[in-house]
Amino acid sequence: MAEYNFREVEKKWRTFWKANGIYKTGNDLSKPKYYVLDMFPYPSGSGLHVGHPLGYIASDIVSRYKKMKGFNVLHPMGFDSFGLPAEQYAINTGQHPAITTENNIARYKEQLKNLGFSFDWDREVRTSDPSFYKWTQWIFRELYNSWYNKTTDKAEDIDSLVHSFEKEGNKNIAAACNEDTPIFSASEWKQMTEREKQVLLLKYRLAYVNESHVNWCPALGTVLSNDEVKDGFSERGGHPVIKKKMPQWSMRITAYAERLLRGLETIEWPEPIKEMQRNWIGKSVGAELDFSVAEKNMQIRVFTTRLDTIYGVTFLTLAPESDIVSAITTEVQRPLVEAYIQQAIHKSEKDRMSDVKSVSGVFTGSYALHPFTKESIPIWVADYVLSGYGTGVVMGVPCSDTRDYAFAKHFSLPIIPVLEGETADITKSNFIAKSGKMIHSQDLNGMEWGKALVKITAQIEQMHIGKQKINYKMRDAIFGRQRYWGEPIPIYYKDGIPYVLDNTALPLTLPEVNAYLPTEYGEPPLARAMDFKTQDGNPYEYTTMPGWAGSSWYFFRYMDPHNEKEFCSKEAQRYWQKVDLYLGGAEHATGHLLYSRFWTKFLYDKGFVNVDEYAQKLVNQGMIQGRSNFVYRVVGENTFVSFHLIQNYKTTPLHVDVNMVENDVLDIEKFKNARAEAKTAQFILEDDKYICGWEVEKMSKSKLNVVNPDDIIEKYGADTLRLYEMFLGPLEQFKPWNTNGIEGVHKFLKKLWKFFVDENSNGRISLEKPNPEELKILHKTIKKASEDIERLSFNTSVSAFMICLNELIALKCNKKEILEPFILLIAPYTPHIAEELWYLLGNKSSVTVAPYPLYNPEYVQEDSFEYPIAINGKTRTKILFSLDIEATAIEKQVIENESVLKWTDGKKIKKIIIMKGKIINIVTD
Ligand code: ANZ
Repeated sequence: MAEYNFREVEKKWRTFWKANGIYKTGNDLSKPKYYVLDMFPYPSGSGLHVGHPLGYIASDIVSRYKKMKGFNVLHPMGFDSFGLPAEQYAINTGQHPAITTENNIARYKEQLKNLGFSFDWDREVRTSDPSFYKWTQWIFRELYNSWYNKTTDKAEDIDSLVHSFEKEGNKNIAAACNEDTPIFSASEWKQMTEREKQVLLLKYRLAYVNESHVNWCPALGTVLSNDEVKDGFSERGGHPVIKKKMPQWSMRITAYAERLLRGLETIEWPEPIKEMQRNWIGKSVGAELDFSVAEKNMQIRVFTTRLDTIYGVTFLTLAPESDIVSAITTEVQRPLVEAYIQQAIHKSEKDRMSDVKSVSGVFTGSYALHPFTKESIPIWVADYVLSGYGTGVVMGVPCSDTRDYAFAKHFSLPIIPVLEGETADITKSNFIAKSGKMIHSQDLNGMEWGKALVKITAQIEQMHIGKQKINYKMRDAIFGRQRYWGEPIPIYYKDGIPYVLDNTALPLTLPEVNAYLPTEYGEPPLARAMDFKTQDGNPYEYTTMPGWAGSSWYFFRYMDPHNEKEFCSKEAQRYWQKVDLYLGGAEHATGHLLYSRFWTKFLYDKGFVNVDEYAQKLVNQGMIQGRSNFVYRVVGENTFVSFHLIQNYKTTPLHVDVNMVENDVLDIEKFKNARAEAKTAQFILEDDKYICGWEVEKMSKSKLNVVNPDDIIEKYGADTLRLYEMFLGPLEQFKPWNTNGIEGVHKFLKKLWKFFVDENSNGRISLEKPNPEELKILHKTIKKASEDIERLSFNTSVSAFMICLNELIALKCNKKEILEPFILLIAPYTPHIAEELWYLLGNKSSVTVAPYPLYNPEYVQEDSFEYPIAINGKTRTKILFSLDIEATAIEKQVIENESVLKWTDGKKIKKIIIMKGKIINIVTD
C-alpha cells in the first residue's frame, strides 16, 4: 500500500480487533479502573448524523488513552430502546415496535462500528430487552415496598412502617407521605380492613398510585411529565396539553429533594446543569400560617416566604382547583366561581405563572380574619395561584408582590405599605426586604426587617397558628404512561387494590396486542391483551413505565450485564464503583440526570449499591449544527440566481440538500434530477458556477443539511471523520459542521502516511539515535497531548500533532525512537491508521495496548530564558539570555542595557543578583 488506502486499512484493523477481542473489558482486578460512559442513544429510524458521534469520539479517545495508561477501562454502549417514535410508527404501519427497534439498533450498531469505537459490545444493554427490564421492574418493586423515614433520612422497608403502626400508630412517624395522610393510633390501625390498610400504605410508598392532576395530551392519548411539556404543548409534536385528574402511578422523588440538592456539592458536573437542577428542585424557606374564615368554623392555611409582610395582607387567593373553594363560596357567588374554575383549569401551569398582564379572578363571597388586626379580608379565587405548590393559597400583599399588586389594582382592593419605600417591584422589594425598616403596624414600627421577621415567626408559633416551613417546587414524578412500548409496571389489582408481583413473577413481559392504540373506552393499549392477568384472573396494571425508567439505572448494569441473579453484583460494584466520566447532552438536565440520581440514592439507602452519586464527572458536549445551503429562485419565475448576483433580482431563498453542494458550488445536474421543477429551470451563473448561500442552523432533515457519517467515512475514512470532529473546536461548544474543512484534516493523514511508508509499501524507518532537537519536538508534543486529554481539550491536540509532523518532516526525522511514540500519541484519535503504522514499525501486538509515552522534561529544557529585570524590587524590563552564559557576561550586558540605564537614572549600581532561570535583581544607591 504505497498510497494511503484508508478503506483497506480500516477494514483490516476492525476485523483484527474483533477477531482478537481487543475491546473486551479487562478483568485484571489489580489494575486501577476507569469507567467512561456515553449517554446511550434512542435508536431512531433515521440513523446517526455526524452530530451524534461527537461525544462518542471524545469518550473513545479518553478510553483508549486511559487503557494505554494502564487502567482497566469500562467503555460500554447500549440502547435506550423503549419510546414513543417506535410506537407511533407501529400505530401508522402496524409493524411491531420490537421489530422496528431491532432494525434500527442493527443500523446504529453498524454505524458505530464503522467509526472504530472501542466499545465492549459483549456488555451491550437494551432497555426493551426482558432480561434488562426484569431488573427495572425489580427496582420498581423495591420502591413500592419502601417508605422514606425522615428521622433516619433514608428509604426503609415498608414492613418497618407497618411494624410501627402496629405498635403506636403513626403520630410519631416523620415520613415523606401524601398531604392528606390522617393521624391514627395502633388500635385504629388494627381495626382497619385489609383494603383500608393498603390504601393508607400507598400514601407512604415511594412508588404509589393516587388521583392527581396530570398533563394530559389528548392528541397523543397519554400523560406527559412536566419536562415533556413546553408552554402548554407537548414537546414532541406540539399538541395541546391540559390538566386532568386521573389515578396515576408516581415516584416520591420529593422525599429526596434535600439530598438531591446536597449531592450536587459532591459531583463535578457543569455549573449550568447544577443550577437547572437547583431551580427545578426550587427550595424555599418560609412559613405556613392559618387564617380563620369569618362565620365559618374553618381555617385556611397559606404558605409565604415573606411573613414580615403580614400587616400588608389585604386579601387571600385560592387556586381554582383547591378543595376549599366550594366550601367557602357563598350561594350568590357560586355560579360566577364555578364558571371561572371551568375556564381556569384548562390553562397550562406555565401560562398561569407567567401571564402577568391578563389578571383574572373571582370573589368567593367569604372573608377571612387577619390573625393580628382581626380585620376582615376578602377571599378570592385566581389562577395565578397554583394548586400543587405550598398550600395552594396565597396571602395577597399588594405593596410587596408584583402579582398581588396587579391583582389589587385590577379589582380595586386596598394596598397597605409595610416596609419603607416598597413598591411591589419584586427585585427591589427583595432588596428592601433584606435591609428596610417596618412601617404601618404599631408594634413593629421602625424595626429592621430581619428582626420583625423573627418576631412575627415567634408570635405565630406561640399562637399555634403557624410554623416555619421549607417548600420545594419539585413535584413527585408521574410514572405511568398510557402507552404500549414501555416496561409493564409489575402490579396487579385485587378488588381494585394494587399489589406488587413477586420477584419470581418477573419479568412481566409485554403482551401482544391487536393494535397499539387505546381501547374504545380510553384505556391504555395493554388493556387490549385479553389474557394480561395473573393466574387467579386479577388484571395487571395497564400503564407502562416512562422513558426515564431504564435510563435511571443502566450504568450499573454495564458493570455486570449478564447477571441473572442480581441487577449488579456487589463484587462488580466494588471494583467499578461509579462512572468516572459521563458524556452527553445538556438537554437531560432535569429529566434523566435528575431521575437517575434519585434512583441511585434510593438503591444506596437500601444497600443495593455502594455509591449515592453514580457519575463523578459529567461533561456536556456541544451540538454540531448544520451548515445549510440555499439556492435563490427569482420570484414568479423558474430561474435560479447564483449567490453573489441576487441583489439584482427579487428572489426567495430555498434550502438545497447539502449533499448536492461542494465548497458551496451547486452540482446543477444532481439538483435538476432531484427536483421536478428544476429540470426545466434556468440558472444564472457566476464564473460558470452556481454558488450557494449558507447559514448555520440546527442539523435536521427539514433543513436538508444532514450529513451522514457513512458518506464521510466512504469518502475520507473513519479516522479522518474522528479527527475532524475533534478539530472542529472545543468539545463543549456548539459549532457548525462544514464539510469543506475536512480536506485539510484528510491531507494531514495522507502526509503522515507518506512520511512513514515508501513507494514499496515498506516503513521508512531508521534505527539511528535521535538528536536533542528531535527529542524536544517529540516531548513537547507528549506533554501537550497528555495534558490536553486530561482536560478534554482535543482540538488543541490535533493542532499539536500537525505541528509536530511538519517539524519532523522538516528535519527528515524518520527515526524509530521518535516515530513510535508519536504514533502512540495519535492512536486514540485515529486508531486504524495508527494500528497500521505501528505494525509497519515492526510491532506485533495492538497499538491499543501499548503504554502511553512518558514525558521527560529534560528533553524540552529551554536553552535560553527571558529574565525579568527588577530594579530596587520593581520589575522594569525583560532581557533574553542563554542559560549557560557566564554571570559576568550577563552583568556586563545588563549595565549597558538602555532600559536599565533609563530606570537607574544615573544612580550607582551597588549590586546585581542573578537567580539562574528566574530573575535578575539590581540594587542601586
Ligand atoms: C406573601 C408575599 C409577599 C409573598 C411578597 C411573596 C412576596 P417561592 O419563593 O417561589 O417559594 N405563593 C405561595 N403559594 C403559592 C402558589 N400556590 N401559587 C403561586 N404563588 C404562591 O414563592 C413563595 C411565595 O409565592 C409566597 O410568599 C406566596 O406569596 C407565593 F412581597 O406571601 B408570598
